[in-house]
Formats: sequence, C-alpha cells, structure tokens
Amino acid sequence: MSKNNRNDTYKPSWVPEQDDDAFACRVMKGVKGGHDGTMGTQDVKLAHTRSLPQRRILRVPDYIEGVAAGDRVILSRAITLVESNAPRHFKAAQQVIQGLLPRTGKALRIGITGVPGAGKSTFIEAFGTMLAEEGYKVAVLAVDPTSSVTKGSILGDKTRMEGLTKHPNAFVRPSPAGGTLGGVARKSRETMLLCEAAGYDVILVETVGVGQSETTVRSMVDFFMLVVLTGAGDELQGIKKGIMELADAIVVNKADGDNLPRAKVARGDYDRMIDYIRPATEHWRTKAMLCSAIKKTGLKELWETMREFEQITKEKGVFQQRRQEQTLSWVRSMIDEHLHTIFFQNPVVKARIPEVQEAVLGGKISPSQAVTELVDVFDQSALR
Ligand SMILES: Nc1nc2c(ncn2[C@@H]2O[C@H](COP(=O)(O)OP(=O)(O)OP(=O)(O)O)[C@@H](O)[C@H]2O)c(=O)[nH]1
Ligand SMILES: [Mg+2]
Repeated sequence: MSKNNRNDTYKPSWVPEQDDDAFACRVMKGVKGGHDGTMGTQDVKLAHTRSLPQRRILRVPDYIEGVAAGDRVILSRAITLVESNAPRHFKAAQQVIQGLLPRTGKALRIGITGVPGAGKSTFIEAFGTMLAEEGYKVAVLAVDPTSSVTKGSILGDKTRMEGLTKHPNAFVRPSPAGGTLGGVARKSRETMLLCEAAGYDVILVETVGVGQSETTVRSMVDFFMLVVLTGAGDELQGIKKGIMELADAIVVNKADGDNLPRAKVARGDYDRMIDYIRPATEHWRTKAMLCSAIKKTGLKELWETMREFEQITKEKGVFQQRRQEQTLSWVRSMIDEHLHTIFFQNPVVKARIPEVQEAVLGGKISPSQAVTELVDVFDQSALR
C-alpha cells in the first residue's frame, strides 16, 4: 500500500504515531468515482437524511410562540399534543392553550352537517377554496366519532379536499382518531382555539349527520348549516325535525344539471317548513338556500348570508351570549369527562365493580344501591 493513499487527516487515536505500512488498520481515502459498478460515494446523498429534518423537541413556550407566529408545522404538532391521550401531554397541552387564549375568539366558526353523501366535503373544498382565494385564512376540522372505526370519512376527505389541502391559506385537519364523542369534541374545540391563535379567520367544522355529533358541533360553532339533498318525492322524510332546529341555514346541495328543478322545489318546501320549527338562533330566520359544490354556484350567496348573520347577531348580542354559554357548557362537559375518568380509573372502584355487577345481575341489590355502593367506595378512597 502506498503512503500517498493514506488519509492522515483522519488518523484515529489508536494508530501509533510512528506507524509504517506494516500497521494494517488505518482510515483510507474514499474513492471518488464509481467502482465495482456503484455510484461514486461523493455523489450519493442518502434520501432519508435529506427529507427528514431532525424533529426538534418543543417545549410549552416553543409551541406558544410557533402557533402565535402562524407556523403550520408547529400548529400541527400542537394539535397532535392536544389530541394525545397520554396524561403527561395533557398538562403541557393545557398550558399551551392557556398561553394562547388571549389570541383566540376572532374567527367565524361554522359547522356543517348532513347525511353521508350529501356533499359536505365537496362543499368545504369549494367553499374553503373560494374564501382562501379571497385572502381569508381557512381552517377545516372534522368531528367524527365514527371515523376511527370506519376510516371512511378521513379517506374520503383526503381526496375530496385535495385542492384546499395544498392552498397556502388553508389548513385541513382530519378528525382526531378514537375515543368517545366527548373526547373527540374536547380535542376539536381545543384544535379550533389553536387554529384561531394561529391567525385563521374562518373555521369550518364538518360532522357526519348521525348520532349526537350534530348537537356537539352546534355547541362549538357560531353558524350551523345543514346540507340536504333532493330525493324522489320524499326529500323531507329523512331529516329529523330536531336537526333542522339546530340549523341557521338549510342548503340544498347538488342543485345542478337535471337535478336543478327538483332542488328548487325542495328549497321552497324547506322554506315553508322553517315557519313551523323553532329557530336555532334568536333574531335570525333560518334560511333555505341552493348550492352546487361541483358547479360552485350559490357559494357567494352563502358567504354573504353568514356575514349578515354575524353582523345581526353581534348587534343583538346573541353572538357573544352564545359563545359565553358555549364556554360554560364546555367547562361542564370537561368536568363530566374528568369525573368519569377518575371514577372508573380508581383502583378501589375498579376492583369492586365485578362483585357489584354480579350482585345487581343476581337480583341481590338494585341498580341504585349498586351506584351508592360504588360511589361510597370512591368517596372513601378519595378521602384517604
Ligand atoms: N352533482 C353533484 N354532485 C356532488 C355535489 N357535491 C358533492 N357531490 C358528489 O356527492 C358525493 C359525496 O360527496 P362528499 O363530499 O363526499 O359527501 P359528504 O357529505 O362529505 O360524505 P361523508 O363525509 O361520507 O358524510 C361525491 O361523489 C361528490 O362528487 C354537487 O354539488 N353536485
Ligand atoms: Mg365528508
């Protein structure tokens, strides 16, 4: 081996000072060009080292600063923190939200519901893009307690909101996975606050029109719209009156092509029905409207309606009052959730449950006695 080929710059510490060619271990210079048919080592950059910047560990002040500065990566990570079920993340998440609270509350919060297939996601894509193009910053969230089971909506939304997802003024976040509706709701509310603190002006919350999720979303937004479809003569059958009573606007979607005349008739029918239902918001008559998420018609009118709603309800004080009530009901539902958790996680209660259950099923004690017994056990263990 020639001395010239040695790389003395990288001489390891264990190489003797006065080494000679007899010493077998030394660092050699790498070859420049391809040998043995491989690419030159100098030119090869490992793909994974390029595309994965090191994930910096963020502390509470980093999250607060990043979100406040509108940094989307940090916003995403803050949402992940909020969505975490780990108790150690819960405390940090609450500190982040606490720190950002003064920056929240400025967005218009809009809830969108409707039966599966009504076109909610397609509507959000079209409507959100229109607003983003106008310069508004738009955040899209979903409340879907079923998505963790079916995965349906999340997959659907990824393809249906492709344009919006890429828009620099938009931020799309799928539903937090898993858990009870209460858990999903808390996470979505907190996500909404984070988005507001990051400077988003309009928050769109999509929810599937099944179960309790409409009521939950209604309790976190200012304006609530129900997306409906025309059917073969029975268009009003499928919609429960209770859901109509939550809506500030009933929007007949897919008002395009052959369906347009039917959609117009349906709009008229809904408009007449509105007189017979309780309005969702004081000083506001629920509006029946037409739109086509695909043809992008009726979207401007809908936005004007929302702004009008905001203006009127703010003037009348209804807007602020609703937000205050929502905050208080949020506190109450968090207390419910918290008590539920500490009760069922309590080791003494946990240990006692099987025995009490058996006693109830065996007819030895009544359900209310069972409750009293478990609550007593809980109380005693809490006092200790
Ligand atoms: N013709 C027509 N089709 C539409 C319109 N809006 C949505 N669609 C179609 O209706 C289907 C369902 O649309 P989605 O946006 O996924 O409906 P969704 O309400 O979000 O459905 P889920 O998330 O499953 O509850 C898709 O095939 C859309 O292309 C519209 O305005 N006109
Ligand atoms: Mg959808």
